Amino acid sequence: MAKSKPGGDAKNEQLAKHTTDNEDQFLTTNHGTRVNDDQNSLKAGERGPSLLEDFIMREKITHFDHERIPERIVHARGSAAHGVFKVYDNSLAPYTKASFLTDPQAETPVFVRFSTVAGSRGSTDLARDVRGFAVKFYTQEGNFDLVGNNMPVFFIQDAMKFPDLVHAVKPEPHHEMPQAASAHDTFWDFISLMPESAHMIMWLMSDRAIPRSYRMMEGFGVHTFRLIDADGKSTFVKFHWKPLLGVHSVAWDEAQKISGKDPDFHRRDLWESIENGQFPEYELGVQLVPEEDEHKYPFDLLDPTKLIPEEMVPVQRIGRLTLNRNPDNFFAETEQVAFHVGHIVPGIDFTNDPLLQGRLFSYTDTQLIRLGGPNFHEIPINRPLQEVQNNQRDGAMRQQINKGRTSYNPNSLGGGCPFQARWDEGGFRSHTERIEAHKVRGRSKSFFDHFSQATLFYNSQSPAEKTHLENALAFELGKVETVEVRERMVGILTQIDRGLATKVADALGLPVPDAPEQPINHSVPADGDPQEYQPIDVKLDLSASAPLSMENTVKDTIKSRKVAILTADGVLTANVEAMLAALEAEGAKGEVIATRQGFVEGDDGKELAVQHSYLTAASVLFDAVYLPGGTAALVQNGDAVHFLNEAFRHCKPIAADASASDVLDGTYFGAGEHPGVFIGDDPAALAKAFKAGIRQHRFWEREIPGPIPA
Ligand code: HDE
Repeated sequence: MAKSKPGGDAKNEQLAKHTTDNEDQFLTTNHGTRVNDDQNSLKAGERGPSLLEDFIMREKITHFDHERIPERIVHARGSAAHGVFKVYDNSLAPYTKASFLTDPQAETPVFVRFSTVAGSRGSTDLARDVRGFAVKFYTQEGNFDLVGNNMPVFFIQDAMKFPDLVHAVKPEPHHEMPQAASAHDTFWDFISLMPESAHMIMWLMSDRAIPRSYRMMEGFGVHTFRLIDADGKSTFVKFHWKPLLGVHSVAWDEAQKISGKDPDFHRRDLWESIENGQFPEYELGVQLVPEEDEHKYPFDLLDPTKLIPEEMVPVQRIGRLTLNRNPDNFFAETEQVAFHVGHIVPGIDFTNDPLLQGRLFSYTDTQLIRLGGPNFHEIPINRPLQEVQNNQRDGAMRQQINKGRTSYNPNSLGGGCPFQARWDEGGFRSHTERIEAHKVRGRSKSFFDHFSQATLFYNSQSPAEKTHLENALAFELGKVETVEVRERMVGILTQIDRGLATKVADALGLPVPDAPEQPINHSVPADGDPQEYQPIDVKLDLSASAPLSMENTVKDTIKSRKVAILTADGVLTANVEAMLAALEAEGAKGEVIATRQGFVEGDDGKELAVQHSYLTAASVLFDAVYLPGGTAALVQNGDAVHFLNEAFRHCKPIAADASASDVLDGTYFGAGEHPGVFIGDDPAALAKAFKAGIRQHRFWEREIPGPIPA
C-alpha cells in the first residue's frame, strides 16, 4: 500500500494543503451524498422541533461525539515530524545486518514524536519532566521503532514497578491535582522509598527536564540492545541522539512563565522551524560493547538505571536524522502513531534488561485499547513500506481485503503462501542466547548499586547547573506537605552528596543526618531474605564525566534563535535593519516589538513592520534582546523595562545601542558592564559581539539574587 511520502521535499505542496486544498470539492456526508445545507438542521417548521429524520445532522454530531480516543496513559502530550535518516560512510556494517544502518545510499523515512510524560494531552510543554524521543524508521526490512527518552536512564529497574511509578507521578487520585508536575506528595513518597531512582532523579531535577527546544535535546535508547551481524554475532549497543544545535535548557522561573504565556512553546518551535526550512538535525550515536566485555564494568549493562560513561566507551556518530516535514494532520499522524520497542528488524535484538522485557509486552497492549482494536498497523502512519502478508485476519475496522481461501499455514490450497523467510532472505531470527537458570522472582545483586552514578552525575555538573539542581529539589520537596517524606528524601540525598543534602535540607528547614542513612529497600519480597537485597557500594574510577554537563555542549551557532527588538516611534531604523540583517545572515530571526501592532515609525520617517506588541510578547519567549537607540520613550513603558529586567534575570544575551543607555538606566541592572550585556555605537561591532553572546545561550554567572524576582 502506498504511504504518503514520509520525508521528501513536499513543503510547498504541504503549505498548499493547509490552505486551499479543497477548492473545487463539494461537501458530502460520509457516504458520499452531496449536502446542500450545512447551516440548518431539519425542523418541523422554522420555529419547530428538530426531526429525527435528519440523517445529515445526526451523522455529523455522532461523528463529533466520537472524535476523542483514549489519550496515552503516559506521554499523552506530544508533537511530531516526518524526516529522513541517512547513515554515514563509516557505517555499522561490521556489526549489524540492518541495511538502514549500513547502506550510506539508503535514505530511510522516519516519523519522530516528542512528548512529555506525566501531563495529559492539553498540558503545558514546559513542565519539569522527562521528554519522550520516539523514532519510527520505515526501513526496507520493516519498521524499527527506537522509543527513547531525553535522559539515558530510568526511575526503576523492573517493569513490575512501572504502574506504581506512573500512579505516583500522575495527579493525585482524590482531587486530580497537580497537572503535569512531579512536585507533590505521592511522587516523592514513592521516590523516597525507591533508592534505585536516585540517578534518574538527578537528571529530572537538572535543567535537562526543561529543554529550550525539542531541537536542542539529546535522545537515548536507555536500554542496552544488541546489534547482530550477518553471521549472527552479537555486540551490545546503547543508542544516542545528539542534536546539532547543542543541548540547551531554559531557567526554571522561565519555564513556569512560558507555561502561562505559551503552553505550546515546544510544539510551536518544532512546527515553525520546519515551516521556515530550518530542519532539526540529530546525529545517531552508538556505544558498542563486545559480548566478551559484558561483565567488565562496575555496573550491569542490563540495569536501566545506569549509563555507560562516554569516557569508558566513546559514542561513535554514525548517521544523521533530519526532520523536514510537518504532519498534515495532528490526529491522523501524531495521535495515531503507535510506537513499540518490539518493532524490530533483522540486525537488531533485545537484551534481558527487565524493564525492556516488560515494555515488549506493554506497547501492543496499550495500542489495542487506545486505537480500538488489532488493526492499528493499517493506519497509514503505522504502515511499513512493505506489503504486509500473513494469515492474521479480520478484527475491528479491517482495511485490507484479503483474497483467496487460505488463512493458515501450512497450506497447499494457497500454494503454501506466504512463505517463511530464511535469515539470508531477510527473515528475523532471535539471537540464540545460552541461559541456564532457576525460574525466580528476583533481581541480580549487580543491580544494587543505586548511588555511584547519581553522584557521578551531580559531580559532573557546572556550578550553575548544581545550583539549579539544588533549587529544583528545594522547590519540589518544598511543595510536598508530608514532613516525613521530605526527611526521607534528605536521607537519600546524603547518599549522593552531603553538600547537596545540606543545601536542600537548609531550604526545607530540616536537619541533615550525621551519617548517611541506609535507605529503606522496598524491593524485598514478603518471603525474601533482606540480606539478598542489601545495597552494594561501588566506587567509580571516574569522578566526573564531561558529556553529562550541558556546559560542555556545542555552542557554535545562533541558527533559529529568536531575538526580540524593543522599539518605539523614533527608533533608529538603520540600526534595526542592520541588526535584522546580521542575525538573518546566520539563521537567527529578529522580531520587532512595539507599543502597537502594524508599523512603528523610525527616526527617518520610514515605517518598520511590527511582529508583536508589548501585550502579546514576553521576554521568556525569546532567546535574546536588542534595544536600539531612539527608544528613550520606553523608560516610561513598564512592559519594556520589565522585558529587559526579566531577560537579564534569565541570563540572556542583551545588546543595546550606546544611545539607548537612558532606557538601560531605567532597568535594575543599569548600563554598566555585565557578562552577556553588549553596549556599543558601531552597529557591525555590536552585532558581532551580540551574536557571539547568543552562541553561548546563557550567562548563568549573572544568576545572583537581585532586587527583582526570578
Ligand atoms: Fe514507555 N510507554 N514504558 N518508556 N514510552 C508508552 O505506549 C512502558 C519506558 C516511551 O510518542 C506507552 O503508546 C512501560 C522507558 C516513549 O507515542 C506504554 C515501561 C522509555 C513513549 C508504555 C516504560 C519509554 C512511551 C503509553 C516500563 C525510554 C511515547 C502510550 C517497563 C526508553 C511514544 C503508548 C509515543 C509510551 C509503557 C518505560 C519511552 C503504556 C510498561 C524506559 C517515548 O505502552
